Amino acid sequence: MFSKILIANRGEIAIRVIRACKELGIRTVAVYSEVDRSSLHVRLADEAVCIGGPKAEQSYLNIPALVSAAEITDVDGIHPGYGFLSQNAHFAEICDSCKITFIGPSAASIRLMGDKLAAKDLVRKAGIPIIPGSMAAVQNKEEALKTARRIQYPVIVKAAGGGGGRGMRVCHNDVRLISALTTCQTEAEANFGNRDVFVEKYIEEPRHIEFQVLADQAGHTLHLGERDCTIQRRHQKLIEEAPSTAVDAKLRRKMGELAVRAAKAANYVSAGTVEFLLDRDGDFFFIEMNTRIQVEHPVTEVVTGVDLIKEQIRIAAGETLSLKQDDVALTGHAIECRINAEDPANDFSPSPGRITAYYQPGGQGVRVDTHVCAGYDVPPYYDSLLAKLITWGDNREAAIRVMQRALDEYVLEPIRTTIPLYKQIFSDPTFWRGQLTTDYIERLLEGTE
Ligand code: MV4
Repeated sequence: MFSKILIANRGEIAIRVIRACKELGIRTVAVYSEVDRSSLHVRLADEAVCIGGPKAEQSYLNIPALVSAAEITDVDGIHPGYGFLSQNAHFAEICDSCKITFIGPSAASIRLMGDKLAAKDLVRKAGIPIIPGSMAAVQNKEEALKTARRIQYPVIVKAAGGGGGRGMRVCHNDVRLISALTTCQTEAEANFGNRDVFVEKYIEEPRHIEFQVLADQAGHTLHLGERDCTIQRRHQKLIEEAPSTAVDAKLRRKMGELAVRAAKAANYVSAGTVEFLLDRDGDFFFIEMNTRIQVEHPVTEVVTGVDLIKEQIRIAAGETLSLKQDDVALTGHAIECRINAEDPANDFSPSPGRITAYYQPGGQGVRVDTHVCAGYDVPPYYDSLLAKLITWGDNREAAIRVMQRALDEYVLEPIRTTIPLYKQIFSDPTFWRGQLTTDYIERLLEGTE
């Protein structure tokens, strides 16, 4: 087992990892940027090292500074959290070459799944349904048009190096496809350093269903059921729940088996997430695999009772999984709201500043993962996540009722947050019915204005 782990992250996820380490008897090293000096993760860790300026490039993305901090504090593992360097194959390789265990998948798995075309090709060969479209990067407009003629409009152009909805364009005709091709290629080159793009059939009003998987170094792989992440706005997830109202036991078994098959095909080790789109006919397709622990992992922890961060650490230490597929049972229903420092009444514009009044909900069925406290200054440099409010109950209705009362208890002032939006969502009959679509938020806000 590890004796000391450096957490290459900040905010709530740094705290989440420190907590898991403490319970495993592992010492912790926090790293922080100049603006995070008085942040809670710094206080909770056994040691802390300043790694640079406020901008992520100067600190949390600064590989030499992180590796130096790891060497100086003599850690044997680095946990990257999510975001920042968590899906950076180069960073994973540097850790390996310094004999520090990167707590995550291999650099090869990260690189493979980072190429959305390579990932599609791999899982297709393993017998997993993928969305019809081009099988390799589209080289020119003739190829794009030929693919569109085969699969029929609407189509979507995606960047091979993209993911999470970044760098995508929906097209309804030849003219739009030709122009999308060049803009996508240019953007892909600028954003991902890879100009490869591909064309796929566009699935209208899909549900975003993702499966949590765990795989150890001995080759045991299992899934922990699904999360429904359909409620999002411009590819920022806002609400996640487990289980999904769109998945029954039979579909769960089928999709879960395929998620495990996808992970095995990639020789995947660690915690990971296999993303599917579920269409209106109940057909589903692999879209990508996320090679990190995700923001929304707590809803899976609540309904399975499995501590995913501890499992990730144990796996990285070479231990075998503490459970088998048959031991995984889903109990009740969990919902997570991402409380962001954004103003939903003003196009979700960032709302940094000092939090002067803070009270967080508690009681039966409530978990709050946060780094926020009274007096905390929300810096403008990082993502806007302030807290994750997770509630649960015996069924979806019970979990929603706990969420409603928890949102009512929450005091977080004077900055703007997404709390009022959530109060609106949880009193909406469409949400209660579980009739979720990817344009849910847009429609709800249209109705308000
Ligand atoms: C799609 C799609 C429709 N058709 N691919 C968004 C997240 C990224 N992983 C893939 N995404 C999508 N890919 C095809 N062929 C629609 C989306 C999409 C979406 C998916 C799930 C939840 C919300 C979404 C919002 C916009 C677009």
